Amino acid sequence: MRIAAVGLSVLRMPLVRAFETSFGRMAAREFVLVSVEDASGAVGWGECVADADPFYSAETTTTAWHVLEKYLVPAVLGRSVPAASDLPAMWTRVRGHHMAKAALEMAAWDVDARLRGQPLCERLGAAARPIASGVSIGIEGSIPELLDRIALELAAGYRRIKIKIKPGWDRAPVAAIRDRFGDVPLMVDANAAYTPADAAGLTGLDEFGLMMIEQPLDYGDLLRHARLQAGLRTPICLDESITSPDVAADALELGACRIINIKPGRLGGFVASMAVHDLCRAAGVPVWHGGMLESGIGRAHNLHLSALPGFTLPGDVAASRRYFVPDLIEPPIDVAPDGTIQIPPGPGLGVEPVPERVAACRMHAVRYHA
Ligand code: OSB
Ligand code: MG
Repeated sequence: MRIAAVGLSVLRMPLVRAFETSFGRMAAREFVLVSVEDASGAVGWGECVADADPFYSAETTTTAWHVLEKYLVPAVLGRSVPAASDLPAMWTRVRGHHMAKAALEMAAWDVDARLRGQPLCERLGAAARPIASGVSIGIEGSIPELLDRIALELAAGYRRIKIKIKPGWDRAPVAAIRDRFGDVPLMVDANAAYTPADAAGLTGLDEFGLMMIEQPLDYGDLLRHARLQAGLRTPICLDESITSPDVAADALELGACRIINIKPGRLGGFVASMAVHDLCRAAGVPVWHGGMLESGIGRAHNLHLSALPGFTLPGDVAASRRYFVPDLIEPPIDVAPDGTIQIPPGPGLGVEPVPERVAACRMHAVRYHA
């Protein structure tokens, strides 16, 4: 492909429901939408998962825009590349900024697959299959409200429930869920809200048979996660800590986790995500696909990547309507009554952004051409 033009826009979309985690409350998503145009006119899309605020990651919409505009787009514009997997080598001088890199690389993967007339998952080496989907439920105002929310999600078909926890909102909601919903597949995500001194409280969660505890400690705390895991029956899953294939390899060698959450934005794209997938698969460590409250563009990318065989646990890849009404894309992503989601068929992502919907939430836009 020859990268003839790249478009960048900032979109702001209100969420259907505000989402609260240990790091804050989000009522809308602000993100950079990237388009990559091949010389033939074929267009691919990518969604940057950096948010307006640096609360989950250091990157923000503004830093992503800056790095894309000043470094990443100039590195690829007008260049011919055999495959999307060649892009990361073109910006090795740029440190960090994984979410900005991932958005551009993933847009290139979409064009690459469209040019070959292949669904993106096949381009990644995986056959389409139904993707098991779970839901991530934010911190709610009260336990009864949380239980009502879970009842709705189970009725919608979702088969795995993840709740957000923080000190003071952990044991009681988990006990209440076990009480009301029995042994429903359940996991918790702390988004780094605990310290090693809280370890006793986390060990207390062992009696509830959770699938995993996601990211209990701080981002850089591999060693402390390993110590915590040694005293915990429940598997630890790392999300925020896993920023590269090397860090993933270190985490496994140290015993810092028994499960890994893959998010292409956090890892810097599909090339790095596939490397983490492959090393986990070789080590017999299950992976699952995380979510960042993406619009349908990022959601479709996540589904295609989830077709790889190492994704053996349900992902945070739920239906469009849980997040945005309407979603940016047609057709929307829907969940089946058995809690699975079909990968959109057709070339590339298999979904298209609807121009009027993009225009309605666009705050600014630029197009660069070679
Ligand atoms: O930690 O997995 C996380 C959303 C934003 C930032 C971080 C996380 C999340 C979620 C939501 O848990 C997952 C989703 O439904 O997209
Ligand atoms: Mg998480």
